[in-house]
This record gives sequence, C-alpha cells and structure tokens, in this order.
Amino acid sequence: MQTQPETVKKPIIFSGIQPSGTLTLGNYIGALRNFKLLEDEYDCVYCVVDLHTLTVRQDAAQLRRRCLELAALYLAVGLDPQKSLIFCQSHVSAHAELAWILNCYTYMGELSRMTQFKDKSAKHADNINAGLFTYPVLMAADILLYQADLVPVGVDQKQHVEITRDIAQRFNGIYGDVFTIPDVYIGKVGSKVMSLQEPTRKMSKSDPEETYIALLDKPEDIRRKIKRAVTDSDAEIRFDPENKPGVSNLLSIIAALTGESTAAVTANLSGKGYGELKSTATECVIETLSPIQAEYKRIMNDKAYLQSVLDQCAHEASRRANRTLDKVKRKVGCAPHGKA
Ligand code: ATP
Ligand code: LTN
Repeated sequence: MQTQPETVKKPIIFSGIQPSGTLTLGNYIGALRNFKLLEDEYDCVYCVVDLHTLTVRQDAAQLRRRCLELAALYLAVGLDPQKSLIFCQSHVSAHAELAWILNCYTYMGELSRMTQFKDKSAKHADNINAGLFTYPVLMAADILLYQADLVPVGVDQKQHVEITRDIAQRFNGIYGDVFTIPDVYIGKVGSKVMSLQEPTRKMSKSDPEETYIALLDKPEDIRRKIKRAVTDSDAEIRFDPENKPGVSNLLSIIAALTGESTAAVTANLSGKGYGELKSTATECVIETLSPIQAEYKRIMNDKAYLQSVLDQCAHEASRRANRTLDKVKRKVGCAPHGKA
C-alpha cells in the first residue's frame, strides 16, 4: 500500500475493470498493460468495479469469485500494492454515495447519448434497468473521488471519461474547484483489439469463446483460436484496418505485444503467408501470457495474502475518497454531523 510522503505529489491515475467475465487479450492490451506501464510515474488507484457489473444480471457466487480473480490478475501483471491501491469498489461506500449526488447533476439527455447504454440495452432488452442508464455516473464518481488526473482505458470508454469531465465541470461551475478534471489516456497501439471471428467488432469478454483470447487460456487454446481467426482471401499482409480488418488486427496485436510499430511488424512479415502471420501472433501471445498465468496461479494459492491486500487498500482508498465526499456533501448542503 502507498505510504507516500505528502511532498512528492505525483499526478493521480484511476481506472477500473468489471469482474464480468474472464479477462481478454483486449482488456490486457487496451487497459491492464498500461496500468503497469504507468505505475511508476503516477499515484495509481486501480479498482475492481463490482457494482458496475450488477447492471447485468449476475450469479452471486460466480461474481464473488470473479472479484478475487480479477484482483489476482491485477497483481499477476505486476502491479505492486506498495505503489498502487488495488481494491474492490463495493468495499468503499463513498463510490455509491457520490454517484447518488452526481446523479442529481447529470441530465437524462446526456446519458441517453452514451453508446454503451444503447449497445447494452439492445443486448439485454429484457433487463434495461436504471443502473444501466446511470452507469456512467457511477464511473464519474469512481474517478472524481480520487481527484484523478488521468484515466487509462480502451477507446470504447472515451465517451464515459468525457461525460465525467462534463459532470465535474458543471459541479465546479456551481461550487468552485471541488473536482480535478481528468484526461483520458489511450495507448497508441491496441486501444481497440478486435474479435477474432468478426474483426469489425471489439473483442469482448461477454461474447462467445472463440471470438476472444482469455488471459488464462492454455497455449493449445491460443493456437487453435488464432489459427481459426478470420482473415481474408487476398493473401497479402498489409496494415489496412478498413479493408483488411482481420489481418490488421493480428498485426496490431503483435505490435502491441512486442512494442514495435505496426509499420515495422508489417515490413518484417511482408511477402510471407497468413500461416506465418498467425504463428508469429501465437508465439507473441503465448510468450506474454505464460508468466502472467504462472504468477496468477501462485497468487490464487495464497488467498490470505490477496484478501489482505484488498482489505488494506480499501481502508486507504476509503480515507482518500471520504475527503472528497465530505467536501462535496458540505458544498451541496447535506446536514452537518453533530460534534461527537
Ligand atoms: P463487457 O464485454 O462485459 O462489456 P469488456 O470486455 O468490454 O466487458 P470492460 O470491463 O468493460 O471489458 O473493460 C475493461 C477495460 O478494458 C476498459 O478500459 C476497456 O476500454 C478495455 N477494453 C475492453 N475491451 C477492449 C478491447 N477489445 N480492446 C482494447 N481495450 C479494451
Ligand atoms: N466503465 C468501464 C469500467 C469502469 C471504469 C471506471 C474505467 C468503471 N469505472 C473508472 C475507468 C475509470 C468499462 O466498462 N470498461
């Protein structure tokens, strides 16, 4: 857990991932990997956003397990609880409290323009609940509670960071400088990893198995899924997301994992066949995921350690979050506490 002297103030990062399924290579490249890359330069707060997951019906036992698994993956990619706070959203009640207050400063009109709301309400037409609609307000509360300067996410979440900025600016406009206005951080390569089967759609953990690579997939599953990944019939290796989405997706995955540019990766493979492209992608993915999987196994075998990290970080997160929440309550006119 962080024990930073107040004098060396680094800019603050907040980000979160939903424990709504097995994490995919998309989550890793678009989000998790950047969490680690930014860890030393920023004061980082990384959350398992379990309350957000309730917007879609969940099995309680499975969700409980997934919260711990996601926290273990945070640690397995190398996040260090001595440097970053790693905790579950539902352990810090300030998130839900601030979300309520911010709901009263957010318009129905702006929420109804959110593409994730439109997508998810089409996908879950039998359960279009109020939480699905106000989802971005809880996300705004997450970010604003910690006075975050930067929010690393995949490109699909950009609109939610923008509405967070709008809500914060509106609130500050009325009450003075209460919230830091956060910027979005989107990685240069791999901010939108595409489905292996439908490469014009985002790779998503709530889609069928064969469309994504899970971070915990075995090498043989990774081999099979990449082998079956949709490409095209003209056999030329060229980076052209519009006309060759499948091939370009594999090139981007290799680029993201090797740290090379897509131009360099494409040049190395030019003139070769799709078989070679796929085997290069497979090797890069297996090489990246193997050490993460080994570390994950180790952490999951030490649940007491995992739980102690989550408990201690939640305690510190509550302390920091409540500083902002108390200020907000005072500003809006909530009843003062009596002197104890
Ligand atoms: P769901 O399918 O349940 O909506 P998801 O796979 O989109 O979930 P989230 O928990 O919503 O995952 O996202 C966690 C983080 O991963 C976010 O920052 C999101 O932008 C990023 N992310 C998700 N999918 C991708 C992807 N295919 N490419 C790049 N980044 C992604
Ligand atoms: N909405 C995000 C998850 C999320 C988040 C956040 C991301 C919830 N709160 C705060 C960044 C900052 C998603 O669906 N991926």
